[in-house]
Amino acid sequence: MKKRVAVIGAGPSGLAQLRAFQSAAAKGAEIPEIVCFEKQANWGGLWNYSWRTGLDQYGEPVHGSMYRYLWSNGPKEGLEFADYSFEEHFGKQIASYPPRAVLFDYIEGRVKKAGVRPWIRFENVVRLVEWDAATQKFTVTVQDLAKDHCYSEVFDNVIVASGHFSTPNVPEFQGFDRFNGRIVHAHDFRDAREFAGKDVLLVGTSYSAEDIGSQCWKYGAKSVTNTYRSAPMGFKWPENWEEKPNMQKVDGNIVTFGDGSTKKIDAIILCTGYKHHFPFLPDDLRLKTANRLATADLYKGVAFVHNPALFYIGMQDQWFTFNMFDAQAWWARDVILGRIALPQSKDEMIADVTDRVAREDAGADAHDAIQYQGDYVKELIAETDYPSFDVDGACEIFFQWKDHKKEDVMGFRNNSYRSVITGTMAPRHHTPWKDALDDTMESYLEN
Ligand code: FAD
Ligand code: NA7
Repeated sequence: MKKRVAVIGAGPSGLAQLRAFQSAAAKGAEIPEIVCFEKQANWGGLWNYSWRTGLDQYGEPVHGSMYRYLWSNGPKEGLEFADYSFEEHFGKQIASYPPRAVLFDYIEGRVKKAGVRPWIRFENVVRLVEWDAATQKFTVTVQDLAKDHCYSEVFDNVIVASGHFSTPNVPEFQGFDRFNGRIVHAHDFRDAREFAGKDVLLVGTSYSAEDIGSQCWKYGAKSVTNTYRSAPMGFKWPENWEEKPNMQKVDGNIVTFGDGSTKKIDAIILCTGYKHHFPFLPDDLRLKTANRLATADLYKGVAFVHNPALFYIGMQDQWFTFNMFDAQAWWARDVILGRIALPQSKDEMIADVTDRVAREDAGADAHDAIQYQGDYVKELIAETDYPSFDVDGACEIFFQWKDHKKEDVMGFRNNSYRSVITGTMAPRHHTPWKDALDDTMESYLEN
């Protein structure tokens, strides 16, 4: 009987997996039957924008963490697919920090061309995955949400591509229960205009704090304050933005910070990160890892050491995104197709993980982290037929991006970079980011 492979999630990682198998089939390989389960009604994962928050129309937790007016937070030249360039998709080179709708269109373009949509069962949420040691197969239990019907099917391999920036990490601070305003996690933030004219407090110092704060500033917040637990972001902020040591307590609308100072605040946005959360996986199959570059328990960052018939795509913290998911998906595909052999022993796989953790820990800063992840992408690509590309060139672009942010955090998106796939320089966008209030694809492509 033909092998069967289940892919959980049709976001960029799951779609990379479908494209990997389709590309092998297009070259004449015999591939397993692929079934992708996606709980949303469309593909694209986080890039499939949803206005909803909380629970969806079926009572499921809303996956989306993206918000209106979101522009790529890194240069598109760092994430470009090696087998499908921006120029191929748009028929011309485009500016370097596309808004969400533009990136969604690009992601969709490749899989439309590949013709893999029929492999996906939309509005089908995976409820449980079980391993049977006797048959060496998985049973996947799914609920078809539209039909309100549960069913189970058997698979040889399972590939988890359900993302890890969707289930919020929500700390509580003293006085939250009596705060006279809105407290929201970044996961539920949708429209910065809600905070126009307000004094907004963001908890955290990573991408969400920086970008949601910047959105609030751009769309007219009266002031932005962010708190840090470890160290301030240290950018040259606009004059109505300040960084304060961690919040100690809230009293009505007055927030007290770690340095004893206080400020009146209208709304609090918790930009405190996300949890790896797999409610559909039992203890023996569930990945438990911190959000880091060298994830726990994944051989080559992909195969689950405790059961290598199970793979995880995109579970790392991310400098590289789409092209790293591709590198992982091509590699997982080749293990499943028998083109790559896994080590014989679990100990060998664990040693690989230990080595990756040590090498990540030896890095001193963001520069080292970018290079580390770039080297990882290179390592995987070298083992498959994924088109090789100038990964070091992409690292260079990330280094420039970091410098551009240091120079001007509200202006870094006005820069452009050269594609490492096609060699073409991106045009400068027609409007500086801070003045570009229209984030539609039509407006962005007007260059
Ligand atoms: P996701 O995009 O999260 O997709 C996972 C999919 O799995 C979803 O469609 C979900 O519905 C589905 N799913 C989950 N559970 C189940 C289940 N039980 N059954 C069936 N289906 C299920 N990256 C960049 O490169 N550039 C950026 O500018 C950028 N900005 C970001 C901004 C925000 C606010 C966030 C949160 C992330 C951002 N990212 C960005 C990173 C983002 O993680 C990746 O770009 C990418 O979306 C990850 O793809 P994924 O497929 O691994 O996960
Ligand atoms: P991250 O990158 O995981 O960052 C989480 C931030 O929240 C980080 O600054 C943490 O501080 C801070 N944090 C976490 N818990 C607490 C508590 N209890 N108190 C204070 N501060 C806390 O998440 P992001 O949402 O910014 O980014 C995730 C992805 O979304 C990313 O890929 C982007 O592309 C979009 P720490 O530094 O650990 O002290």
